[in-house]
Amino acid sequence: MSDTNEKIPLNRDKRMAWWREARFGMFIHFGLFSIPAGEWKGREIGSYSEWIMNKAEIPVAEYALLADGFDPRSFDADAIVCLAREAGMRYIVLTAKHHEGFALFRSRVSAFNSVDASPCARDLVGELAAACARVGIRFGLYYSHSQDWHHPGGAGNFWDPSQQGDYDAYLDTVAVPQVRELLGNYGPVSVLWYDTPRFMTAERAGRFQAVHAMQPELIVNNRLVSFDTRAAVTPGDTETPENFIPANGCPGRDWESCMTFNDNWGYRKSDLNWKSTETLLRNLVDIASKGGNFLLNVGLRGDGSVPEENAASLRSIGDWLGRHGDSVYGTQAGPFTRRMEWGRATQRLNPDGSVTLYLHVWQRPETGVISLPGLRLEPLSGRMLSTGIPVTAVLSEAGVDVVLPAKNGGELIDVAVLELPGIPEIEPDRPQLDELGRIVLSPLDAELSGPDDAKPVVTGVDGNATISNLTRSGEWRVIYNFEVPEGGLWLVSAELAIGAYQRLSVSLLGPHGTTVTTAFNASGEGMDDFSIKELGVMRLHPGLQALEFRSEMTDLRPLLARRFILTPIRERPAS
Ligand code: JFZ
Repeated sequence: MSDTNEKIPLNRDKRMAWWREARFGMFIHFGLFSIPAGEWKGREIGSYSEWIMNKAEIPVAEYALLADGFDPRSFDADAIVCLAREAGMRYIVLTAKHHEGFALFRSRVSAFNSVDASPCARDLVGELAAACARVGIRFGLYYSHSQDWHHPGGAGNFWDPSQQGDYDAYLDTVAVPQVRELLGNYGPVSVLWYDTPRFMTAERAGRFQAVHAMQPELIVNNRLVSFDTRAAVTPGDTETPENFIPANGCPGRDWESCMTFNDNWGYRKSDLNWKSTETLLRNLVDIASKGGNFLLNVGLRGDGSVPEENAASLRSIGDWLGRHGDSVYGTQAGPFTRRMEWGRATQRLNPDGSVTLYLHVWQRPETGVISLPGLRLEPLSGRMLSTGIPVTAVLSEAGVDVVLPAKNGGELIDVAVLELPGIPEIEPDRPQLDELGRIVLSPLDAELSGPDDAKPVVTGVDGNATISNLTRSGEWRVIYNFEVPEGGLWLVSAELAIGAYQRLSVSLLGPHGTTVTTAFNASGEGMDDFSIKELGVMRLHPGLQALEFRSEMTDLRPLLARRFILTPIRERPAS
Protein backbone atom coordinates (compact mmCIF):
# COMPACT_ATOMS: atom_id res chain seq x y z
CA MET A 1 0.00 0.00 0.00
CA SER A 2 1.23 3.44 -0.81
CA ASP A 3 1.67 6.13 1.79
CA THR A 4 -1.48 8.00 0.67
CA ASN A 5 -3.61 4.91 1.05
CA GLU A 6 -2.24 4.29 4.52
CA LYS A 7 -3.48 7.68 5.66
CA ILE A 8 -7.07 7.13 4.70
CA PRO A 9 -8.12 4.78 7.51
CA LEU A 10 -6.56 7.08 10.10
CA ASN A 11 -8.96 9.95 9.51
CA ARG A 12 -11.79 7.82 8.26
CA ASP A 13 -13.57 7.72 11.61
CA LYS A 14 -13.61 11.49 11.65
CA ARG A 15 -14.87 11.79 8.10
CA MET A 16 -17.49 9.07 8.60
CA ALA A 17 -18.90 10.43 11.87
CA TRP A 18 -21.92 12.29 10.39
CA TRP A 19 -22.56 9.51 7.86
CA ARG A 20 -22.70 6.81 10.56
CA GLU A 21 -25.34 8.84 12.39
CA ALA A 22 -27.33 9.67 9.26
CA ARG A 23 -28.78 6.25 8.36
CA PHE A 24 -31.07 7.60 5.61
CA GLY A 25 -30.32 9.47 2.39
CA MET A 26 -31.94 10.36 -0.91
CA PHE A 27 -30.49 9.18 -4.21
CA ILE A 28 -31.68 11.21 -7.21
CA HIS A 29 -31.44 9.91 -10.76
CA PHE A 30 -32.02 12.67 -13.26
CA GLY A 31 -30.80 13.31 -16.78
CA LEU A 32 -31.88 13.38 -20.40
CA PHE A 33 -33.15 9.81 -19.94
CA SER A 34 -35.88 11.24 -17.69
CA ILE A 35 -37.55 12.75 -20.76
CA PRO A 36 -38.23 9.59 -22.84
CA ALA A 37 -38.96 7.87 -19.49
CA GLY A 38 -38.50 4.37 -20.85
CA GLU A 39 -40.09 4.82 -24.26
CA TRP A 40 -38.34 5.42 -27.60
CA LYS A 41 -40.27 6.08 -30.80
CA GLY A 42 -43.41 4.59 -29.35
CA ARG A 43 -41.63 1.47 -28.16
CA GLU A 44 -41.08 0.47 -24.54
CA ILE A 45 -37.36 -0.16 -24.08
CA GLY A 46 -36.52 -2.83 -21.50
CA SER A 47 -33.89 -2.76 -18.76
CA TYR A 48 -33.34 0.31 -16.59
CA SER A 49 -34.88 3.47 -18.07
CA GLU A 50 -31.63 5.41 -17.59
CA TRP A 51 -30.02 2.87 -19.93
CA ILE A 52 -32.35 3.74 -22.82
CA MET A 53 -29.60 5.19 -25.03
CA ASN A 54 -27.64 1.96 -24.72
CA LYS A 55 -30.56 -0.48 -24.93
CA ALA A 56 -32.16 1.21 -27.93
CA GLU A 57 -28.69 1.80 -29.43
CA ILE A 58 -29.48 5.44 -30.08
CA PRO A 59 -26.75 7.25 -32.06
CA VAL A 60 -24.90 9.92 -30.10
CA ALA A 61 -26.02 12.79 -32.34
CA GLU A 62 -29.67 11.73 -32.20
CA TYR A 63 -29.66 11.26 -28.41
CA ALA A 64 -27.99 14.63 -27.93
CA LEU A 65 -31.08 16.28 -29.44
CA LEU A 66 -32.87 15.48 -26.19
CA ALA A 67 -30.84 18.31 -24.67
CA ASP A 68 -32.82 20.79 -26.81
CA GLY A 69 -35.93 19.76 -24.95
CA PHE A 70 -34.34 19.63 -21.50
CA ASP A 71 -36.22 22.25 -19.54
CA PRO A 72 -36.95 21.01 -16.01
CA ARG A 73 -39.32 23.80 -14.97
CA SER A 74 -40.50 21.81 -11.98
CA PHE A 75 -37.00 21.07 -10.68
CA ASP A 76 -37.18 22.99 -7.43
CA ALA A 77 -34.05 22.36 -5.39
CA ASP A 78 -35.52 23.90 -2.24
CA ALA A 79 -38.62 21.73 -2.52
CA ILE A 80 -36.52 18.58 -3.03
CA VAL A 81 -34.34 19.39 -0.04
CA CYS A 82 -37.43 20.20 2.00
CA LEU A 83 -38.97 16.84 1.04
CA ALA A 84 -35.79 15.00 1.95
CA ARG A 85 -35.82 16.72 5.34
CA GLU A 86 -39.47 15.90 5.88
CA ALA A 87 -38.64 12.28 5.07
CA GLY A 88 -35.97 12.29 7.77
CA MET A 89 -33.17 11.97 5.22
CA ARG A 90 -29.83 13.43 6.18
CA TYR A 91 -28.08 13.53 2.81
CA ILE A 92 -28.72 13.69 -0.92
CA VAL A 93 -26.74 12.14 -3.78
CA LEU A 94 -27.56 13.54 -7.25
CA THR A 95 -26.47 12.07 -10.59
CA ALA A 96 -24.21 14.91 -11.80
CA LYS A 97 -23.53 12.88 -14.93
CA HIS A 98 -24.91 9.43 -15.67
CA HIS A 99 -23.66 7.02 -18.35
CA GLU A 100 -25.38 9.09 -21.06
CA GLY A 101 -22.65 11.71 -20.58
CA PHE A 102 -24.92 14.75 -20.04
CA ALA A 103 -23.70 16.93 -17.16
CA LEU A 104 -26.25 18.64 -14.93
CA PHE A 105 -23.73 21.42 -14.27
CA ARG A 106 -21.71 24.08 -16.08
CA SER A 107 -18.61 22.41 -17.40
CA ARG A 108 -15.65 24.11 -19.06
CA VAL A 109 -14.43 20.83 -20.53
CA SER A 110 -17.60 19.74 -22.32
CA ALA A 111 -20.47 21.79 -23.66
CA PHE A 112 -22.75 18.75 -23.31
CA ASN A 113 -24.25 20.10 -20.10
CA SER A 114 -27.47 21.64 -18.84
CA VAL A 115 -26.11 25.19 -18.97
CA ASP A 116 -24.56 25.24 -22.43
CA ALA A 117 -26.56 22.63 -24.36
CA SER A 118 -30.09 23.24 -23.10
CA PRO A 119 -32.59 26.07 -23.35
CA CYS A 120 -32.97 26.09 -19.57
CA ALA A 121 -29.32 27.13 -19.09
CA ARG A 122 -29.45 25.96 -15.48
CA ASP A 123 -26.75 24.47 -13.27
CA LEU A 124 -28.79 21.93 -11.31
CA VAL A 125 -25.82 20.73 -9.30
CA GLY A 126 -25.28 24.30 -8.15
CA GLU A 127 -28.96 24.80 -7.35
CA LEU A 128 -29.13 21.66 -5.25
CA ALA A 129 -25.80 22.33 -3.53
CA ALA A 130 -27.03 25.79 -2.51
CA ALA A 131 -30.38 24.46 -1.30
CA CYS A 132 -28.65 21.78 0.80
CA ALA A 133 -26.31 24.36 2.30
CA ARG A 134 -29.29 26.57 3.23
CA VAL A 135 -30.88 23.91 5.43
CA GLY A 136 -27.81 21.95 6.49
CA ILE A 137 -28.43 18.68 4.68
CA ARG A 138 -25.33 16.89 3.39
CA PHE A 139 -24.75 17.15 -0.35
CA GLY A 140 -23.33 14.34 -2.47
CA LEU A 141 -22.75 13.60 -6.13
CA TYR A 142 -22.93 10.52 -8.31
CA TYR A 143 -20.54 10.66 -11.26
CA SER A 144 -20.24 8.00 -13.98
CA HIS A 145 -16.48 8.21 -14.40
CA SER A 146 -15.82 5.27 -16.71
CA GLN A 147 -18.97 4.71 -18.71
CA ASP A 148 -19.77 7.67 -20.90
CA TRP A 149 -21.68 6.90 -24.08
CA HIS A 150 -21.42 10.44 -25.45
CA HIS A 151 -17.82 11.61 -25.16
CA PRO A 152 -15.36 9.89 -27.48
CA GLY A 153 -13.37 7.20 -25.69
CA GLY A 154 -15.80 6.85 -22.78
CA ALA A 155 -16.55 3.23 -21.90
CA GLY A 156 -19.71 1.36 -22.81
CA ASN A 157 -20.81 2.64 -26.21
CA PHE A 158 -20.62 -0.35 -28.56
CA TRP A 159 -23.20 0.85 -31.10
CA ASP A 160 -22.05 4.20 -32.44
CA PRO A 161 -18.62 4.19 -34.13
CA SER A 162 -18.53 7.99 -34.05
CA GLN A 163 -18.07 7.78 -30.28
CA GLN A 164 -14.93 5.65 -30.52
CA GLY A 165 -11.80 7.18 -29.09
CA ASP A 166 -9.03 6.82 -26.59
CA TYR A 167 -10.22 5.85 -23.13
CA ASP A 168 -7.27 7.42 -21.32
CA ALA A 169 -7.72 10.63 -23.25
CA TYR A 170 -11.40 10.64 -22.22
CA LEU A 171 -10.38 10.24 -18.59
CA ASP A 172 -7.82 13.04 -18.80
CA THR A 173 -9.89 15.53 -20.77
CA VAL A 174 -13.43 14.87 -19.52
CA ALA A 175 -13.88 12.65 -16.46
CA VAL A 176 -11.06 13.80 -14.20
CA PRO A 177 -11.52 17.51 -15.05
CA GLN A 178 -15.27 17.25 -14.43
CA VAL A 179 -14.70 15.65 -11.04
CA ARG A 180 -12.33 18.54 -10.34
CA GLU A 181 -15.08 20.99 -11.33
CA LEU A 182 -17.60 19.21 -9.10
CA LEU A 183 -15.28 19.21 -6.11
CA GLY A 184 -14.14 22.78 -6.68
CA ASN A 185 -17.17 24.80 -7.68
CA TYR A 186 -19.99 23.94 -5.31
CA GLY A 187 -18.78 24.37 -1.75
CA PRO A 188 -18.70 21.33 0.51
CA VAL A 189 -19.29 18.00 -1.21
CA SER A 190 -19.79 15.26 1.35
CA VAL A 191 -20.13 12.16 -0.82
CA LEU A 192 -18.71 11.18 -4.19
CA TRP A 193 -20.51 8.18 -5.63
CA TYR A 194 -18.65 6.56 -8.52
CA ASP A 195 -20.19 3.78 -10.58
CA THR A 196 -19.47 0.91 -13.00
CA PRO A 197 -15.65 1.08 -12.96
CA ARG A 198 -15.02 -0.65 -16.28
CA PHE A 199 -11.32 -0.72 -17.22
CA MET A 200 -10.53 1.14 -14.04
CA THR A 201 -7.02 0.07 -13.04
CA ALA A 202 -5.24 1.26 -9.94
CA GLU A 203 -3.23 3.75 -12.00
CA ARG A 204 -6.32 5.27 -13.64
CA ALA A 205 -8.14 5.41 -10.31
CA GLY A 206 -5.15 7.27 -8.94
CA ARG A 207 -5.82 10.16 -11.32
CA PHE A 208 -9.23 10.62 -9.68
CA GLN A 209 -7.92 10.09 -6.18
CA ALA A 210 -5.44 12.91 -6.69
CA VAL A 211 -8.41 15.28 -7.01
CA HIS A 212 -10.18 14.08 -3.85
CA ALA A 213 -7.90 16.17 -1.65
CA MET A 214 -9.89 19.23 -2.80
CA GLN A 215 -12.58 18.11 -0.34
CA PRO A 216 -10.81 16.87 2.80
CA GLU A 217 -14.05 15.58 4.34
CA LEU A 218 -15.10 13.67 1.21
CA ILE A 219 -16.56 10.18 1.58
CA VAL A 220 -15.96 8.05 -1.52
CA ASN A 221 -17.87 4.87 -2.28
CA ASN A 222 -16.34 1.57 -3.35
CA ARG A 223 -17.08 1.84 -7.06
CA LEU A 224 -14.09 3.89 -8.20
CA VAL A 225 -11.94 0.86 -8.98
CA SER A 226 -12.70 -2.54 -10.49
CA PHE A 227 -13.05 -5.41 -8.06
CA ASP A 228 -9.95 -7.19 -9.29
CA THR A 229 -7.71 -4.16 -8.82
CA ARG A 230 -9.18 -3.06 -5.53
CA ALA A 231 -6.68 -5.00 -3.49
CA ALA A 232 -3.98 -2.65 -4.78
CA VAL A 233 -5.77 0.59 -3.91
CA THR A 234 -8.15 1.83 -1.27
CA PRO A 235 -11.46 -0.05 -1.42
CA GLY A 236 -13.26 3.25 -0.80
CA ASP A 237 -15.06 4.29 2.36
CA THR A 238 -18.37 2.55 1.82
CA GLU A 239 -19.67 -0.74 0.47
CA THR A 240 -22.68 -0.27 -1.81
CA PRO A 241 -24.95 -3.33 -1.96
CA GLU A 242 -27.45 -2.50 -4.67
CA ASN A 243 -31.12 -3.33 -4.24
CA PHE A 244 -30.49 -5.83 -1.48
CA ILE A 245 -29.73 -5.92 2.22
CA PRO A 246 -26.88 -8.25 3.14
CA ALA A 247 -28.10 -10.65 5.85
CA ASN A 248 -25.30 -9.75 8.23
CA GLY A 249 -24.40 -6.31 6.93
CA CYS A 250 -20.80 -5.85 5.81
CA PRO A 251 -18.72 -6.73 8.87
CA GLY A 252 -15.83 -4.35 9.41
CA ARG A 253 -16.99 -1.92 6.71
CA ASP A 254 -19.28 1.08 6.49
CA TRP A 255 -22.06 0.22 4.07
CA GLU A 256 -25.05 1.66 2.34
CA SER A 257 -27.82 -0.19 0.56
CA CYS A 258 -29.05 1.82 -2.40
CA MET A 259 -32.53 0.96 -3.57
CA THR A 260 -35.04 1.86 -6.20
CA PHE A 261 -38.53 3.04 -5.26
CA ASN A 262 -39.91 0.90 -8.08
CA ASP A 263 -37.82 -1.14 -10.54
CA ASN A 264 -35.90 1.65 -12.27
CA TRP A 265 -33.39 4.28 -11.15
CA GLY A 266 -34.40 6.76 -13.81
CA TYR A 267 -38.06 7.76 -14.12
CA ARG A 268 -40.08 5.30 -16.22
CA LYS A 269 -43.60 6.35 -17.02
CA SER A 270 -44.98 2.82 -17.07
CA ASP A 271 -43.33 1.60 -13.87
CA LEU A 272 -45.83 2.00 -11.06
CA ASN A 273 -44.44 -0.86 -9.03
CA TRP A 274 -43.74 1.41 -6.06
CA LYS A 275 -42.59 -0.25 -2.85
CA SER A 276 -45.10 0.33 -0.09
CA THR A 277 -44.28 2.73 2.73
CA GLU A 278 -44.28 -0.24 5.08
CA THR A 279 -41.73 -2.13 2.96
CA LEU A 280 -39.49 0.93 2.76
CA LEU A 281 -39.68 1.46 6.49
CA ARG A 282 -38.88 -2.20 7.14
CA ASN A 283 -35.91 -1.85 4.83
CA LEU A 284 -34.69 1.19 6.73
CA VAL A 285 -35.04 -0.63 10.04
CA ASP A 286 -33.52 -3.86 8.71
CA ILE A 287 -30.53 -1.91 7.38
CA ALA A 288 -30.13 0.03 10.64
CA SER A 289 -30.24 -3.24 12.58
CA LYS A 290 -27.19 -4.33 10.60
CA GLY A 291 -25.36 -1.02 10.99
CA GLY A 292 -25.85 0.35 7.47
CA ASN A 293 -27.37 3.33 5.70
CA PHE A 294 -30.35 3.36 3.34
CA LEU A 295 -29.96 5.41 0.14
CA LEU A 296 -33.44 5.48 -1.35
CA ASN A 297 -33.72 6.57 -4.96
CA VAL A 298 -36.14 9.00 -6.50
CA GLY A 299 -36.25 9.14 -10.30
CA LEU A 300 -37.33 12.68 -11.19
CA ARG A 301 -39.72 13.17 -14.09
CA GLY A 302 -38.48 14.92 -17.22
CA ASP A 303 -39.78 18.23 -15.91
CA GLY A 304 -37.78 17.76 -12.70
CA SER A 305 -40.73 16.98 -10.45
CA VAL A 306 -40.89 14.24 -7.83
CA PRO A 307 -43.59 11.62 -8.54
CA GLU A 308 -46.42 12.30 -6.05
CA GLU A 309 -46.52 8.66 -4.92
CA ASN A 310 -42.90 8.98 -3.80
CA ALA A 311 -43.43 12.27 -2.02
CA ALA A 312 -46.40 10.89 -0.07
CA SER A 313 -44.50 7.78 0.95
CA LEU A 314 -41.44 9.78 1.98
CA ARG A 315 -43.56 12.04 4.17
CA SER A 316 -45.08 9.01 5.94
CA ILE A 317 -41.63 7.62 6.62
CA GLY A 318 -40.57 11.00 7.98
CA ASP A 319 -43.66 11.14 10.12
CA TRP A 320 -42.76 7.78 11.69
CA LEU A 321 -39.13 8.85 12.11
CA GLY A 322 -40.34 11.98 13.88
CA ARG A 323 -41.58 9.75 16.69
CA HIS A 324 -38.99 6.98 16.36
CA GLY A 325 -35.80 8.73 15.28
CA ASP A 326 -34.08 7.70 18.53
CA SER A 327 -34.22 4.07 17.46
CA VAL A 328 -32.60 4.74 14.08
CA TYR A 329 -30.25 7.77 13.94
CA GLY A 330 -26.86 7.26 15.52
CA THR A 331 -27.67 3.74 16.64
CA GLN A 332 -25.55 0.69 16.09
CA ALA A 333 -26.32 -2.72 14.69
CA GLY A 334 -28.43 -4.79 17.04
CA PRO A 335 -26.72 -7.50 19.08
CA PHE A 336 -28.66 -10.46 17.71
CA THR A 337 -26.97 -12.52 15.05
CA ARG A 338 -29.96 -14.52 13.93
CA ARG A 339 -33.25 -13.72 12.33
CA MET A 340 -36.08 -12.74 14.55
CA GLU A 341 -39.44 -13.12 12.94
CA TRP A 342 -41.01 -10.32 14.94
CA GLY A 343 -38.66 -7.64 13.63
CA ARG A 344 -35.24 -6.10 14.13
CA ALA A 345 -33.14 -4.54 16.89
CA THR A 346 -30.76 -1.59 17.10
CA GLN A 347 -28.83 -0.38 20.15
CA ARG A 348 -27.24 2.71 21.57
CA LEU A 349 -24.29 2.79 23.95
CA ASN A 350 -24.81 5.38 26.62
CA PRO A 351 -21.99 7.39 28.24
CA ASP A 352 -22.61 5.72 31.63
CA GLY A 353 -21.99 2.26 30.15
CA SER A 354 -25.63 1.29 29.98
CA VAL A 355 -27.19 0.27 26.69
CA THR A 356 -30.54 1.18 25.19
CA LEU A 357 -31.97 -1.61 23.09
CA TYR A 358 -34.63 -0.77 20.49
CA LEU A 359 -36.94 -3.54 19.34
CA HIS A 360 -38.71 -2.76 16.08
CA VAL A 361 -41.75 -5.00 16.04
CA TRP A 362 -43.18 -5.44 12.56
CA GLN A 363 -44.86 -8.75 13.18
CA ARG A 364 -46.44 -8.85 16.59
CA PRO A 365 -46.87 -12.44 17.80
CA GLU A 366 -50.42 -13.47 18.79
CA THR A 367 -49.25 -13.89 22.37
CA GLY A 368 -47.88 -10.35 22.49
CA VAL A 369 -44.62 -11.78 23.84
CA ILE A 370 -41.38 -11.59 21.92
CA SER A 371 -38.31 -13.46 23.02
CA LEU A 372 -34.72 -12.33 22.81
CA PRO A 373 -32.81 -15.60 22.77
CA GLY A 374 -29.36 -15.62 24.28
CA LEU A 375 -29.74 -12.30 26.11
CA ARG A 376 -28.67 -12.95 29.70
CA LEU A 377 -29.00 -9.41 31.08
CA GLU A 378 -32.07 -8.44 33.06
CA PRO A 379 -33.43 -5.18 31.63
CA LEU A 380 -33.67 -2.28 34.11
CA SER A 381 -36.81 -0.91 32.51
CA GLY A 382 -38.87 -1.00 29.34
CA ARG A 383 -41.30 1.26 27.51
CA MET A 384 -42.85 1.87 24.11
CA LEU A 385 -40.91 4.56 22.30
CA SER A 386 -43.77 6.65 20.93
CA THR A 387 -46.25 6.39 23.82
CA GLY A 388 -44.09 5.74 26.87
CA ILE A 389 -46.39 2.85 27.88
CA PRO A 390 -44.38 0.56 30.19
CA VAL A 391 -43.18 -2.79 28.88
CA THR A 392 -42.21 -5.68 31.10
CA ALA A 393 -39.21 -7.79 30.28
CA VAL A 394 -38.25 -10.85 32.27
CA LEU A 395 -35.44 -13.38 32.20
CA SER A 396 -36.53 -16.70 30.78
CA GLU A 397 -34.72 -19.96 30.25
CA ALA A 398 -33.73 -19.00 26.71
CA GLY A 399 -33.03 -15.33 27.27
CA VAL A 400 -35.40 -12.43 27.85
CA ASP A 401 -39.14 -12.37 27.20
CA VAL A 402 -40.71 -9.02 26.43
CA VAL A 403 -44.44 -8.56 27.05
CA LEU A 404 -45.78 -5.98 24.62
CA PRO A 405 -48.84 -3.81 25.15
CA ALA A 406 -51.63 -4.04 22.58
CA LYS A 407 -50.60 -3.09 19.06
CA ASN A 408 -50.62 0.63 18.44
CA GLY A 409 -52.84 0.71 15.38
CA GLY A 410 -51.47 4.06 14.31
CA GLU A 411 -47.90 2.89 13.82
CA LEU A 412 -46.43 1.01 10.86
CA ILE A 413 -43.79 -0.41 13.17
CA ASP A 414 -44.03 -0.35 16.97
CA VAL A 415 -40.78 0.18 18.86
CA ALA A 416 -40.16 -1.17 22.36
CA VAL A 417 -37.20 0.23 24.29
CA LEU A 418 -35.29 -1.72 26.93
CA GLU A 419 -32.67 -0.16 29.16
CA LEU A 420 -29.89 -2.66 29.87
CA PRO A 421 -27.26 -2.33 32.61
CA GLY A 422 -24.43 -3.05 30.17
CA ILE A 423 -23.43 -4.35 26.78
CA PRO A 424 -25.50 -7.38 25.82
CA GLU A 425 -23.33 -10.36 25.00
CA ILE A 426 -25.52 -12.67 22.99
CA GLU A 427 -24.72 -16.33 23.13
CA PRO A 428 -24.34 -17.66 19.63
CA ASP A 429 -27.66 -19.09 18.65
CA ARG A 430 -27.05 -22.26 16.70
CA PRO A 431 -29.56 -24.04 14.51
CA GLN A 432 -31.74 -26.27 16.61
CA LEU A 433 -34.04 -29.20 16.11
CA ASP A 434 -37.44 -28.25 14.71
CA GLU A 435 -40.76 -29.79 15.79
CA LEU A 436 -40.15 -32.75 13.48
CA GLY A 437 -36.75 -33.51 15.00
CA ARG A 438 -34.92 -32.21 11.92
CA ILE A 439 -31.98 -29.83 11.82
CA VAL A 440 -32.75 -26.96 9.49
CA LEU A 441 -29.77 -24.90 8.35
CA SER A 442 -30.94 -21.51 7.14
CA PRO A 443 -28.89 -19.16 4.93
CA LEU A 444 -28.85 -16.95 8.00
CA ASP A 445 -26.83 -19.61 9.82
CA ALA A 446 -24.18 -19.84 7.13
CA GLU A 447 -20.69 -18.47 7.38
CA LEU A 448 -19.96 -17.10 3.93
CA SER A 449 -16.62 -16.28 2.43
CA GLY A 450 -15.03 -15.77 -0.96
CA PRO A 451 -13.16 -13.24 -3.06
CA ASP A 452 -14.71 -9.77 -3.28
CA ASP A 453 -16.32 -10.31 -6.65
CA ALA A 454 -17.42 -13.91 -6.05
CA LYS A 455 -18.63 -13.81 -2.48
CA PRO A 456 -21.90 -15.48 -1.65
CA VAL A 457 -24.56 -13.07 -0.43
CA VAL A 458 -27.77 -13.69 1.45
CA THR A 459 -30.82 -11.86 0.19
CA GLY A 460 -34.40 -11.97 1.39
CA VAL A 461 -35.58 -12.26 4.94
CA ASP A 462 -36.69 -15.03 7.23
CA GLY A 463 -38.19 -17.99 5.31
CA ASN A 464 -37.22 -16.48 1.97
CA ALA A 465 -33.59 -15.93 2.87
CA THR A 466 -31.55 -17.14 -0.08
CA ILE A 467 -27.84 -17.59 -0.74
CA SER A 468 -27.03 -16.13 -4.13
CA ASN A 469 -24.00 -15.10 -6.13
CA LEU A 470 -22.75 -18.71 -5.99
CA THR A 471 -20.93 -18.28 -9.26
CA ARG A 472 -17.34 -19.44 -9.53
CA SER A 473 -17.25 -22.93 -8.05
CA GLY A 474 -14.41 -23.61 -5.69
CA GLU A 475 -13.83 -19.94 -4.85
CA TRP A 476 -16.66 -19.40 -2.43
CA ARG A 477 -17.24 -21.19 0.88
CA VAL A 478 -20.45 -21.78 2.76
CA ILE A 479 -20.05 -23.37 6.19
CA TYR A 480 -22.58 -24.25 8.88
CA ASN A 481 -21.73 -24.88 12.52
CA PHE A 482 -24.34 -26.67 14.55
CA GLU A 483 -24.98 -29.12 17.31
CA VAL A 484 -25.87 -32.74 16.49
CA PRO A 485 -27.91 -34.16 19.37
CA GLU A 486 -27.62 -37.79 18.42
CA GLY A 487 -25.05 -39.63 16.35
CA GLY A 488 -26.28 -41.74 13.46
CA LEU A 489 -27.51 -41.52 9.93
CA TRP A 490 -29.14 -38.35 8.66
CA LEU A 491 -30.85 -37.78 5.34
CA VAL A 492 -29.61 -34.54 3.79
CA SER A 493 -31.84 -32.50 1.51
CA ALA A 494 -31.57 -28.99 0.21
CA GLU A 495 -33.97 -26.37 -1.05
CA LEU A 496 -32.37 -25.19 -4.26
CA ALA A 497 -33.18 -23.38 -7.46
CA ILE A 498 -30.96 -24.91 -10.09
CA GLY A 499 -32.69 -23.58 -13.17
CA ALA A 500 -31.66 -25.05 -16.45
CA TYR A 501 -28.32 -26.44 -15.43
CA GLN A 502 -26.72 -28.93 -17.72
CA ARG A 503 -25.27 -30.63 -14.72
CA LEU A 504 -24.83 -29.59 -11.18
CA SER A 505 -23.41 -31.50 -8.30
CA VAL A 506 -23.96 -30.46 -4.74
CA SER A 507 -21.85 -31.78 -1.90
CA LEU A 508 -22.14 -31.41 1.79
CA LEU A 509 -18.80 -32.18 3.38
CA GLY A 510 -19.07 -33.45 6.88
CA PRO A 511 -16.52 -34.27 9.55
CA HIS A 512 -14.16 -37.23 9.20
CA GLY A 513 -14.31 -37.06 5.42
CA THR A 514 -17.99 -37.87 5.09
CA THR A 515 -19.51 -36.42 1.96
CA VAL A 516 -22.77 -36.61 0.12
CA THR A 517 -22.74 -35.64 -3.52
CA THR A 518 -25.63 -35.67 -5.89
CA ALA A 519 -25.66 -34.71 -9.52
CA PHE A 520 -28.66 -33.06 -11.11
CA ASN A 521 -29.47 -32.76 -14.74
CA ALA A 522 -31.31 -30.04 -16.58
CA SER A 523 -34.77 -30.07 -15.17
CA GLY A 524 -36.47 -27.42 -17.24
CA GLU A 525 -37.24 -25.50 -14.08
CA GLY A 526 -37.18 -21.71 -14.09
CA MET A 527 -34.26 -19.94 -12.44
CA ASP A 528 -36.30 -19.06 -9.39
CA ASP A 529 -38.18 -22.31 -8.93
CA PHE A 530 -37.15 -23.71 -5.60
CA SER A 531 -37.67 -27.35 -4.76
CA ILE A 532 -36.37 -29.72 -2.12
CA LYS A 533 -33.75 -32.11 -3.50
CA GLU A 534 -32.43 -35.14 -1.66
CA LEU A 535 -28.64 -35.14 -1.58
CA GLY A 536 -28.08 -38.41 0.25
CA VAL A 537 -27.40 -39.95 3.61
CA MET A 538 -24.57 -38.95 5.92
CA ARG A 539 -23.31 -40.31 9.21
CA LEU A 540 -22.93 -37.60 11.82
CA HIS A 541 -21.30 -37.78 15.23
CA PRO A 542 -22.92 -36.15 18.23
CA GLY A 543 -21.73 -32.73 19.36
CA LEU A 544 -20.65 -29.59 17.57
CA GLN A 545 -20.20 -30.23 13.86
CA ALA A 546 -19.32 -28.21 10.80
CA LEU A 547 -20.70 -28.90 7.36
CA GLU A 548 -19.49 -27.32 4.18
CA PHE A 549 -21.62 -26.89 1.06
CA ARG A 550 -20.00 -27.00 -2.36
CA SER A 551 -21.16 -27.28 -5.89
CA GLU A 552 -19.66 -27.94 -9.28
CA MET A 553 -21.42 -26.69 -12.33
CA THR A 554 -20.88 -26.83 -16.01
CA ASP A 555 -22.82 -23.66 -16.65
CA LEU A 556 -22.07 -20.17 -15.39
CA ARG A 557 -25.61 -19.50 -14.38
CA PRO A 558 -25.81 -18.99 -10.65
CA LEU A 559 -27.30 -21.44 -8.25
CA LEU A 560 -29.61 -20.31 -5.47
CA ALA A 561 -29.74 -22.11 -2.13
CA ARG A 562 -32.16 -21.78 0.74
CA ARG A 563 -32.36 -24.34 3.55
CA PHE A 564 -30.45 -27.55 4.13
CA ILE A 565 -32.54 -30.06 6.01
CA LEU A 566 -31.08 -32.97 7.97
CA THR A 567 -33.60 -35.64 8.95
CA PRO A 568 -32.60 -38.40 11.36
CA ILE A 569 -32.96 -41.94 10.01
CA ARG A 570 -33.87 -44.63 12.47
CA GLU A 571 -31.34 -47.41 11.92
CA ARG A 572 -32.86 -50.84 11.78
CA PRO A 573 -31.36 -53.31 14.24
CA ALA A 574 -28.99 -55.72 12.45
CA SER A 575 -30.84 -58.92 11.66
C1 JFZ B 1 -25.45 1.15 -11.91
C2 JFZ B 1 -25.97 1.96 -13.07
O1 JFZ B 1 -25.65 1.33 -14.27
C3 JFZ B 1 -27.45 2.16 -12.91
O2 JFZ B 1 -27.95 2.90 -13.99
C4 JFZ B 1 -27.73 2.89 -11.61
O3 JFZ B 1 -27.16 4.19 -11.65
C5 JFZ B 1 -27.14 2.10 -10.46
C6 JFZ B 1 -27.22 2.83 -9.15
O4 JFZ B 1 -25.78 1.75 -10.68
O5 JFZ B 1 -25.94 -0.15 -12.05
C7 JFZ B 1 -25.36 -1.19 -11.47
C8 JFZ B 1 -24.12 -1.14 -10.88
C9 JFZ B 1 -23.62 -2.26 -10.23
C10 JFZ B 1 -24.36 -3.42 -10.20
C11 JFZ B 1 -25.59 -3.48 -10.79
C12 JFZ B 1 -26.08 -2.36 -11.43
N1 JFZ B 1 -23.87 -4.54 -9.53
O6 JFZ B 1 -22.78 -4.51 -8.92
O7 JFZ B 1 -24.56 -5.58 -9.52
